[in-house]
Amino acid sequence: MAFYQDPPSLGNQYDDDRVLRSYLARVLPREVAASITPSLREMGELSGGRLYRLQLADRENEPELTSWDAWGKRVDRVEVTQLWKEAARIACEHGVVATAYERAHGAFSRVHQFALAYLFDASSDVYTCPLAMTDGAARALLASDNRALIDRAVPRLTGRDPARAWTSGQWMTERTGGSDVGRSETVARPGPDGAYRLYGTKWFASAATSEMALALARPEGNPEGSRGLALFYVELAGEEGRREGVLLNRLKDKLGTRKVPTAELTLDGVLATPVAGLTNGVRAIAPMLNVTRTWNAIAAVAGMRRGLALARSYAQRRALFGATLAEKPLHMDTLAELQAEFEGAFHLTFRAIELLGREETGSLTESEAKLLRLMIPIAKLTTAKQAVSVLSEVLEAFGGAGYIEDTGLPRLLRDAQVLPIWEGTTNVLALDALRVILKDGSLDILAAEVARLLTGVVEPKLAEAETAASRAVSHARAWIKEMAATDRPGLEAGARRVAITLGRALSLALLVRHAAWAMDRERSRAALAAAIQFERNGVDCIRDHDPDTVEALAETTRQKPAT
Ligand code: MFK
Repeated sequence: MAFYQDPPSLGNQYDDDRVLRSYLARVLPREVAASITPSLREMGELSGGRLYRLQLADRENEPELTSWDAWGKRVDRVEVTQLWKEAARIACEHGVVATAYERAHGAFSRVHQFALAYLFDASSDVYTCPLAMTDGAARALLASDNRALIDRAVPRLTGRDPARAWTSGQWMTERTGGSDVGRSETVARPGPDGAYRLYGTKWFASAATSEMALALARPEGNPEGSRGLALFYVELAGEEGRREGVLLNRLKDKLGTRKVPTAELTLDGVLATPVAGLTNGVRAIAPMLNVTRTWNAIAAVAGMRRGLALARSYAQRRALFGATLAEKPLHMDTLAELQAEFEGAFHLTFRAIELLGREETGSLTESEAKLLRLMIPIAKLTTAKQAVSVLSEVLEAFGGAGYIEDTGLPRLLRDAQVLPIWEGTTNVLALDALRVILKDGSLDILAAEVARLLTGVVEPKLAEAETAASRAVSHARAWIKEMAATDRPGLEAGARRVAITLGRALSLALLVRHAAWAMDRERSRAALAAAIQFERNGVDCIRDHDPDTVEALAETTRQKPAT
């Protein structure tokens, strides 16, 4: 008999997820948990079942742009994939955005919503990209207090009726780049009727099928830089689907997120409404950035969880050298390292989500607000990097099969690789975190949060993890203080290592706190093992700055190519 390998399989992604279920049992009041469990179980069933099968079947399809109709009329129609059509309906009906705005459970509704998003994401072919922007746009509009726009758009962005629902785009990035958005070239010109029209190019307009977008543009005559930009609302839901004044030049040919119809747009006089005055557009869009960065973190966590679920299933079915992979110490050691990274990322992200929910319901203290401001960039950059390295290892855990497209596995890594890039690269967010730390003392608050999490943990097996978490934070504080006083370029050069150290220290403290609870209440040692393993994976990444070495290598970087 010839040998054929059983493929990996998935069960109900809620029931199978110890980490999610244990976390929810800790943070949610009993009645909230009882009320939301059916919705999570249903989403877990879809995600491990019908949606996952559709995803595999739909693997080769990609969105298609039709620019012209048969008679030469410009139509710019984007046909999305079958899975995306199904995902749009499911996301809407299951309230993957709406749950956060209905607030059936107050601040916990954010936890409920992001738990749904987490379960949905890995089988959605990154449909969570338009959902993230939709959520972010709703949040930015609500923060703007622009009643007319709120009344017009928010019910559609946050509703559950697929026939009426809108998604939103986020139009910031231009050919000048996605980081320094103050260099944006798009101009907003008022017409004789006072209405604004936008002229320029948007270079990475994700999810080109959205019915509206929030766009940055410079009102004519405004000064250069980001303060001269304003935030505009652009409505695209015309009768024929195409909006006058927007040309969809082409879809991007990307490494991953191949199902997301990311477009290059020319704005040629599209009507636009100022959201919050005619300056300070970055400030006005910031609430959106904080929400989309949180989605980025949840997508990183969901990607790792999916990769590990498949790798575990495979390890139980794949036999070699006389035993299954699940019985091989080295393979299990490798997966244990990855599992700990996933669990650390999970708790870091959901802690930020708890605070987001409390912010939106007005129950956040001033110092918690500062903690949240710092945590979002840190969680985004830490989890994104973890996702890339974990999913690279996950592919390796399948041997050659991990490299073969029709297993559906390579997509996991390709879709992870965008996570450290979009919504602010690792370095841009590390600098953002550093700016916040130097401005408002939020590092002291983060240190207090770590100390609070570790207080009262008496399990001796967690002692090393506790020490590592608090030592890493102390090291970061001392290092920043010294470098801020003596070596500003060195401080900037070390910003990424500091941000990742803080992300890992906070993750570890959260793991320790959860492990202590899980041992006490669930008699489970799994969370304890995750905390111990995470500490072994390493927490403190800060190195002393060595300007001579850095400068010597920089010389090589600056070297002109030989002619
Ligand atoms: C599954 C998940 C999927 C997600 C899909 C999304 C796909 C979307 C594709 C894209 O569009 S990717 C585009 C990604 N680009 C970015 O995320 C921008 C990255 N760059 C930054 O974040 C820069 O730090 C920033 C543009 C904000 C810097 O610009 P500036 O001009 O130097 O702004 P500045 O002076 O730092 O901030 C201006 C104001 O905004 C300040 O407030 P004030 O005016 O009151 O002083 C800041 O405090 C405020 N601000 C900036 N960032 C903030 C913020 N406030 C709150 N939260 C923040 N994060």
